[in-house]
Order: sequence, then structure tokens, then C-alpha cells
Amino acid sequence: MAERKIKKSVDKASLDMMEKAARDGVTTAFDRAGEMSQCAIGAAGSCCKNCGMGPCRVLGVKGEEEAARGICGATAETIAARNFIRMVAGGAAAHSDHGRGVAELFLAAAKGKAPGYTIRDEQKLLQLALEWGVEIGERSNQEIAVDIGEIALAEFGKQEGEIRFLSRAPLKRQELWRREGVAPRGIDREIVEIMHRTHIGVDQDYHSLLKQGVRAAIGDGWGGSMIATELQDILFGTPAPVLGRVNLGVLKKDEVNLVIHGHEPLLSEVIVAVAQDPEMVSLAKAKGAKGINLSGICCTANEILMRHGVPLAGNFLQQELALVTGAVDAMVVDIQCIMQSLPDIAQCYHTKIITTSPKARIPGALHIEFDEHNALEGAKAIVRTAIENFPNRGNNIDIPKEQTDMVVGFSHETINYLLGGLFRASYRPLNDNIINGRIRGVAGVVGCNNPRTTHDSDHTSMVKELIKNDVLVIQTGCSAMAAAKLGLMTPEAAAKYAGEGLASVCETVGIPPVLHLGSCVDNSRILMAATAMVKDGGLGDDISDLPVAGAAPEWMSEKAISIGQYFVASGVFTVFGVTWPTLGSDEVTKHLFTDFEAAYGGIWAFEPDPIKAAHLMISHIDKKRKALGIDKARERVLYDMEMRRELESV
Ligand code: SF4
Ligand code: MSK
Repeated sequence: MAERKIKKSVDKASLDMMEKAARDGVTTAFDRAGEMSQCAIGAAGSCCKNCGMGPCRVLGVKGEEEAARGICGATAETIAARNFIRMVAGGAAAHSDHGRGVAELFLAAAKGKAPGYTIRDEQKLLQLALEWGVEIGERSNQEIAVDIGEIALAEFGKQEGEIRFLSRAPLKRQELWRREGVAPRGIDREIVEIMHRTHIGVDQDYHSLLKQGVRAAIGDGWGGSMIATELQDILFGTPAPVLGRVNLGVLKKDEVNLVIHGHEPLLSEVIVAVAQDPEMVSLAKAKGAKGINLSGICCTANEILMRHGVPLAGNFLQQELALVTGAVDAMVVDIQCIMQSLPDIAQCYHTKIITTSPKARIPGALHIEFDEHNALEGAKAIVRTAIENFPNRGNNIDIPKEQTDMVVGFSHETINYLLGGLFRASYRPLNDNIINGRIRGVAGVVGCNNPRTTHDSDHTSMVKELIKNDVLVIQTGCSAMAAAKLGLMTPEAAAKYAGEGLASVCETVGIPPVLHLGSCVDNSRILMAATAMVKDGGLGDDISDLPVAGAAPEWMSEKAISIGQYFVASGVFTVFGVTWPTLGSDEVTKHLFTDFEAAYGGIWAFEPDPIKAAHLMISHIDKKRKALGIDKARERVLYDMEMRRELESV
């Protein structure tokens, strides 16, 4: 086995389970990453396999011959740009098909065809009705919701005009998108157009290809993902602050452990209710367990954590390790980020792997298909399967002790309320504290784990560096879980890790210095938070004027590329770590890293060192502060009693 040059993880629970996996003869992604040498040509975006004449490799690396063009004549620029926007298409499709699934369930629920689902956030339903021009009058919530569901579904297949949520963006941003020709017409259309343009012999100008990538990514962030977030909030409730816990220590030795994994919380919402059903709890007790313990992995977990406080067992690279504990009686998965190795690993223990989506089948897994018309029965069958498997546990059980408290549930609405209060909900206090320099800026740190770098290390190093420098951090996805494991999502973390200015604001408002905003599709909440900051005034008139930055230090999925691209297209400086998929073309890389700023006000950057990357973000934030004329304010952040009293009154 090849020796890894990096540490596998900074998380003790994960390291302990890797050791147990080795003792048990189980191979995980950490081992496979060590064994699998990475193809430098593919990693740089210089391998094209878009037709049967190829694959064509067009990058010269040590020991490799350089070919200037593919057989069809495609240049290194064309190939890198095509590969890059195909990643955007993959990511945008994943988020958006999730959004479509939510819209379909939403419509079925509104029509009374999905028993067990109801409207939980009436206020948000009515707000959306007003926004979309849906008649409210004397109509019932169900009638209004039918119209909303139909409009939402139509957004995916729309052929002309613009997707509706673009009108949420600052006016200047909307004008920019129209001027640049990147306002998406329909969510699906822009994704399909990427697949068309990147077919052999179609679009062969990297500028034009990358522009279509921008258009499809905007359709993800301001379209498919935003629809998913909005409709999930209406259907399942908008998250509000709730206590949670994270890490493998949340698994329980004496209870039935059912782990929920994936991204689409449609069925999991019902599983949460069923697991509390006295009939199910009695059944668990009859099988010798003390109860039923739900926990989660990846973003379905983030969803049910934010809404119900269900604990997180771990992030992407901990999915296999959860099984290695020997204590998971069933793992139910829906879509995205699910490793095909799970059923094989499950065979070494007693775990049942249950797939539920017709779009995500895995050989060796038990399939209990999600049926929105009968979700309750499906959820009961899943919970029962876990319970009945409890007595089959062997003796080879080792649950790590590690688990950390966290406060989660910072939806855009919650931040608004916490900062401004019930009667004057606004982002004004945040803007004021940015203007007076107590908060230097805001950073969105998101994305995956990647075993090509040390698990959780880049996330936590970057986040600590940012908050130490008075940058408020907002997070989603697996990155949020990494920070939470270190204890960064508790109010106490402000005094321990944050700079004096940020800490003083956090202590006054009672928030952690690192806010958990939810799942991958909830990156749309970050877009809404940035827009609210612009609309509250004092920080320019576009997202690109704000002292904000984005990052995905341990990214691996195509979804992360799509998210990064819509951050950039929305005017945000965005830095990725680990690897960068266009390094095979200097021109394409320069276009993304430099030229994009003139067009979109946001740019990409690549920096695998998380501390250096944090300082790129801080420099960008300082550049924006200077442009706004608020850079001087930072110099007087020395607190006398008067300033503290002023802060208390904010
Ligand atoms: Fe090679 Fe062109 Fe075919 Fe790509 S599309 S595999 S570069 S011949
Ligand atoms: S789950 S896309 S590994 S964040 Fe959303 Fe984590 Fe990345 Fe999947």
C-alpha cells in the first residue's frame, strides 16, 4: 500500500475507527485514496473523453508527451473549459433535481395526495405567494400551495424569460447578469445546454463555454437550490436555533441505531416522527434495546438536525467509519454522497443498508422505495428493519466517546430576528458592526471532505484563522460539521477563538462566531443573507461590494464546483483547496482567477494551504472595506466603557 504523506484526520473518533477498520480487515476511502494514484492529467482537466476517438490527453506532465490538440482539434483550453462546466452541470443537476423532488412532494402534499405532510411555515408560504403574485384572498393554505407548487415545478422546464428568484438579488446584480447574458432562462435548460455545447464539435471557445457554466450555476443557486430550501422550509418548518451534538459518540450502545444519510429530507422527516412512535419504541424494547436512536451523516443529517435536533454522527468521510463501530443497526440513504462501499462494509458487521430513491440504487442494499403517497408505511418498514436487526449485533462494537455540543438553525430568517429582534428584524446591526469594524467581514466556508487532504483539518484551520481575525463565519454541509466537532458552534467559542471585536458582538447577541446555515442546497441561504446585507444599506449596492468571501477548503463534489461558480457569479471572491480542475490550461485558469472579476465582480482562487487561503479571504475583505471607506474604522477597535455600552444597546 502506498504511504500517504498527509495525516488521515484530525478527528480522534475517526482515527480510532480507522484503526478498528484495519483490525477488522475493512478498507475505507482513506485506504483507497492512499492506493489510488491521482492522474495528473485528469486532475488538471486536460483529459477529454467526450467522444470515441479519445480519450485525448493534452497536457504535458513529467514523463508524458505533450499533445497540443485532441484528435478533433480541440485545444487544451477548450478541453479544460468543457470539463469544468460539465462539473458545473453535474452539480447543478444534483441540487436542482433535489429541488424538483421537493417541489413534486410539495404539490402532492398541497393536493392532499401525500398523507403525513402539511404546511408547517404558513408565514413563509404567504410571503412566497406575495412574491410570486399568487392570489391569497380567502383561499386556503392548500389552494395557495397548489399554485406555488405548480409555479415552482415550471421553473425547471421553463424555456424563455428568467427564473423567478433572480428578482431577489440586488438590482445591480440582476442588471449585470442581463448585461453579461447569463440570466438563466430555465433551470434544466441551462444544464442541458452545457451537455450540448460540450459535445464534440460544438462550442470551442473557452470564454463562451465558461459563460454557459456561469448561467447554469446561477440556475442552481438562485433556482434549483433556492426552490429546495424555500419549499422544504414551508413544508417542514424554517429552522430556528436548536441544540445539537456531533460525532460518532452520538451512537448508543444500548439503543437501536438508525443512521440517516444523503441529501433529500423528504422521507427522513417522516422517519423522525415514526422513531418516536410508542409502538416502535415498545418494539425496540421488546428486542432488548432501551430505545431508538436516530442520527445522521451528510446533508440529510443537517436538515433533520436543523429542524429537530437529531444528532450528527459525522460528515462525508465518516460514513464508512460509522459502520465500523459495529453499532449501526441500519443506515438509510436517499441521494448524493453515498459511497458504494457501504453494503460491502456492512457485511463485515450486521448493518442493513437501505436505499430509498429510484435514482440511487446500490447493489447489495435492501431497497425500500420512497413513495410520497405512502411515506408513513415506508418509514415504518425502515424503522422496523433497524429494530429487528438490533439483536443481530455481534460483540465487535466500539463506539468512540467523542461528541460535541453545537447550536444550529441559523436560517436567514433566524439571523434576521436574532440580530434585529422580533419587531425590527433586520441585518442592520450586522452591517453596523461591520462598518464600525468590530466585525471585519463575513465568510461562507462550505463543502465536502476529501481524503486527498487531512480530514477536517483544512476546514477547522481556516475557520479558526478567520474568526481570530474578526471574520464572522457562516457554514453549510460537511464543513459545518468539521467546525462543530471542534466546538466552534457554541456561544462559548467566541471568547475562546474569536478576535476581540467579533467576540464582543457574539457575546452581546448570544450567537457562536460560526453559524450553521444547513445543508448543501442551503447555500442559497448564504445568497439571501448577502442580499439582505446589501439591502440594509451602508455596504454598497451589490454583493460584490460587500466585505465577504467564500471557500470550500476540502471540496470534492461537482456540487461544490457549482456552488463555487454561483458564489463567484453572485460577486463573491471564492477560494478552493485540495486541487483545481483547470490547471491544465493557463488561459482558462487565468480567465476564472482574473478576468471574471471584471465581468462578475467575483473571482475564483485556488490555495491548498488553509491558513494562506484564509488570508486571501481576509485581504479581499480588507480590499472591499477600503473601497467602501470603512477601513479606518477598524483602527479604533479599542474598547472603552462607552463603546461597550453602545454595543449593548445595538
Ligand atoms: Fe478527443 Fe476531441 Fe473526442 Fe475529446 S472530443 S475525446 S478531444 S477527439
Ligand atoms: S454532503 S456535497 S460531501 S458537503 Fe452535502 Fe458533504 Fe460535499 Fe456531500
